[in-house]
Amino acid sequence: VSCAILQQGFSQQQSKDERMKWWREARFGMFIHWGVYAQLAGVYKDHEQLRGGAEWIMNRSKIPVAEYREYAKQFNPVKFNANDWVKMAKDAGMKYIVITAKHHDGFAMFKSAASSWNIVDATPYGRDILKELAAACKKQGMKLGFYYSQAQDWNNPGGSAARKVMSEGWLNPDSARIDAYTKEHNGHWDPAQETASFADYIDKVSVPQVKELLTNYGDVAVLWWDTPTNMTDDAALKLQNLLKLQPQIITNDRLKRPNFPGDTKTPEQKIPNLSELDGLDWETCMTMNGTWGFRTSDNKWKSKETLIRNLCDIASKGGNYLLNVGPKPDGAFPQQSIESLQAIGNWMKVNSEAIYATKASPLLPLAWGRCTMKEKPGQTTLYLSVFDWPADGKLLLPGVKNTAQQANLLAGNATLKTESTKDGLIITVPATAPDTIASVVKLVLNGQVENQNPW
Ligand code: H79
Repeated sequence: VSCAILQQGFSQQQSKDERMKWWREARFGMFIHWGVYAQLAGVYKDHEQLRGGAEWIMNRSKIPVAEYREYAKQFNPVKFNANDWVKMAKDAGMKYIVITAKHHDGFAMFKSAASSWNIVDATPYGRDILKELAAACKKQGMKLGFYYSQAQDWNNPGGSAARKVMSEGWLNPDSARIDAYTKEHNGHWDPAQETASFADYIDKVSVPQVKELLTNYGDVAVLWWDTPTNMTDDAALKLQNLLKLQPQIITNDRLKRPNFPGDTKTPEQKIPNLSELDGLDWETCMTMNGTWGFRTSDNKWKSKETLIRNLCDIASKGGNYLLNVGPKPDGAFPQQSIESLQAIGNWMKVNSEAIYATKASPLLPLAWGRCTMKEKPGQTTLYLSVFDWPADGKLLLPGVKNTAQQANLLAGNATLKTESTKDGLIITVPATAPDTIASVVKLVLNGQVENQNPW
């Protein structure tokens, strides 16, 4: 079946450019991974989980279904406050949130009639956190999207990818646990939940749950599928057809490969090289430390410098940054995440003009930093995010032949002198950087960029 046919029902409703407009301008969003796995936080029966994000603990540590379900009975996030979460995202400069409505453990973070394995029916908390988040997002003008694991469900035999994945790579040498796991998965499922086959699982769980997500929570900005493993064209078509319920929705490329490309490519934990950019919309999703779901022992926090420079780098290549938070089991964000969000927010308060609604730079690569661009007839504005401040006070735009109308720093707004030389345009900057992480020079040029060394 051709891509065109598969995409048809969808694209007829709104043009792709119309649907993508806000997303292309947003540039920065928050990913949230939260579920029963937060309760375990990377440790099962005093054993640290080996390999994988903490959201994978059921699979990696071979936790039997019945036992994993017990952890839901302890899930009681009394500190959860949807308005606080949205405000933290907004203050960081993020324009959208994508939250795990259901991860690979099959646990629905919303009230679902398709499976009682959900936050309302299986936890003492009993509240539909997606409802509360949707209301908070609406109130604060934040776009909300849902991550949905359409094919893997380790709590249901029909989510058969789970069995396949679990049978591979026995990294944990505890044979008693492996035996318990195997026993559990040979006839000890909860009969009320059981689906007989993968197709049955799609019909009885994934399709009805996606329908719920696209019906009960107002406008849904993004459907973030994960992962395509084990998907069939038939299953993918059923799920994709549901997207008509939200004509403006944007989806990623993880429904099924290769026939369902979706709207956005999704490099995970990496920023593409120039050679990998192909003109399609893309979004790098990334953790602030080494895990998606909360993990107590994970202290591999990226520095504020790395996070802010990543945002500049991604924007300079025309992509979006979907930066993850893994809330704690009590519903609070980890302190390090809060502090990093605040640091990014402080930078964005001064410099967001260099990020929002910009396009990829015509100047790549640059030795001292990154560049984004806005164009209008007869005029181009470049935003130069300077990571390495020039010691001699001369910032060179190599090969650029345009004359400058104006140059100024976004921090403090001081006007800067410019001169055209045979090597390119030189901007004279103050002796010290206003921001040692990234200082932005706004440069307005006459005409379109004329560059002797186009990339
Ligand atoms: O939700 C996050 C991950 O849990 C999810 N995608 C992001 C956004 C994801 N699901 N699958 N994968 C990522 C790729 C799977 C890689 C695997 Fe493994 C290698 C599965 C088993 C071996 C990584 C390492 C996970 C467990 C060990």
